Amino acid sequence: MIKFITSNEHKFQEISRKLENSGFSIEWIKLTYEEIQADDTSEISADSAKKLSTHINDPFFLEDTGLYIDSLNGFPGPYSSFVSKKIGNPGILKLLDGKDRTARFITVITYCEDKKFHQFTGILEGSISKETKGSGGFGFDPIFIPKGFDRTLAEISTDEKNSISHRTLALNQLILFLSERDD
Ligand code: ITT
Repeated sequence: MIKFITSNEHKFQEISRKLENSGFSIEWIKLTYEEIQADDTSEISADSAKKLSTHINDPFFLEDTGLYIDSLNGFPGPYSSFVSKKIGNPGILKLLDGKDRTARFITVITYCEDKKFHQFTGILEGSISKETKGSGGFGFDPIFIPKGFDRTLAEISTDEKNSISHRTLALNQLILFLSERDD
């Protein structure tokens, strides 16, 4: 049984579906934890995992995702959660008025077992839409159009999102790691 630590139910649903389909059981630890401020998501994630590992003995992982917009020099990136709460998707659309809309989601998973840490990264390239569209997904999904698509992540099904997403790409590497280790 692997523990997944997150306060975000949407993340848990996307991740548990994929992990359980791959034969791993997962337990949701619904916890909000303090994060350090840094420009590098891998550093933030590793620091959180180290702190949590002093309380949790079983194998666990956590996952940090950020939206990186090129014309804003990668903003909001590691500040995505704060920005989402403070200005939301309409605020981001306003910031991008007249600017290039190229963006990407980056997910970093930090997995901890026996006080050892392993990181896996997934990236989804795309662009920010001109307006919010769709009612599926969560967070920035209604304003993010994956490369090669003409709809936002909130306009496609969860299965379709899961087949291409930043989260799935990182998770596939974790699954590969766990499978090879179990051989
Ligand atoms: P935990 O840290 O407790 O796991 P969180 O919601 O704070 O949950 P993040 O810091 O990783 O998670 O997320 C940063 C922001 O990015 C947050 O506002 C999310 O809603 C948003 N986000 C994360 N994954 C996303 C996805 O797949 N699609 C759209 N928005 C996403």
